[in-house]
Amino acid sequence: MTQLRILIEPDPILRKKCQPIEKVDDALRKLMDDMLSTMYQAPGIGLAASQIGILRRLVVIDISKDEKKNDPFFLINPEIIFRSKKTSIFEEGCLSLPGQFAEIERPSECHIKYTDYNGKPKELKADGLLSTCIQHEVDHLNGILFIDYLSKLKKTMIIKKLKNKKKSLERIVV
Ligand code: K1U
Ligand code: ZN
Repeated sequence: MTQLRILIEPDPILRKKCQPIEKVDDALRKLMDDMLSTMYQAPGIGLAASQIGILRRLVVIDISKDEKKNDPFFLINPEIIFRSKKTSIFEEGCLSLPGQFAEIERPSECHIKYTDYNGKPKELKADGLLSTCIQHEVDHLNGILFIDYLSKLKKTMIIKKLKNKKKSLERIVV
């Protein structure tokens, strides 16, 4: 399994819209396996292809608990077809915003259609953390990060912190 490098905000690639996937083949399945293992290692509960610099509509998610963490969803071209009026607030993190967390309000329930690991069309009704995670990952595919839902001041402070973190890491590497 290849471990992939996760892009950190600010990075212009994270702000680009991902394009649909046309063919599900072994090369795509290898990419999905690598994304899943990168996500487990991070560790995280979701990863979108744009976060590893690939501008395709592809997401992996596993919200199962640590001991038996092997219940992944592979979502190819996920499309949200229903959002509930009722909303929920979850504390969100993001592997592209390391160390940053915020309470974000989103529709409690969402329904999606997508293509699975084997190229079969599927539908899924999600609530709770799975629903939040799906919406967070679909946002990534559209170049949206959770900080975009915060006040301008909070968002600017987070981006400034991450820029400084990146600068000090660059100084260590060189
Ligand atoms: O998309 C990402 O950057 C992954 C992100 C997904 C997410 C988390 C919380 C709410 C919505 C979406 C993460 O996985 S951040 C890390 C995280 O949540 C976590 C890490 C270790 C154990 C459990 C959770
Ligand atoms: Zn994220």
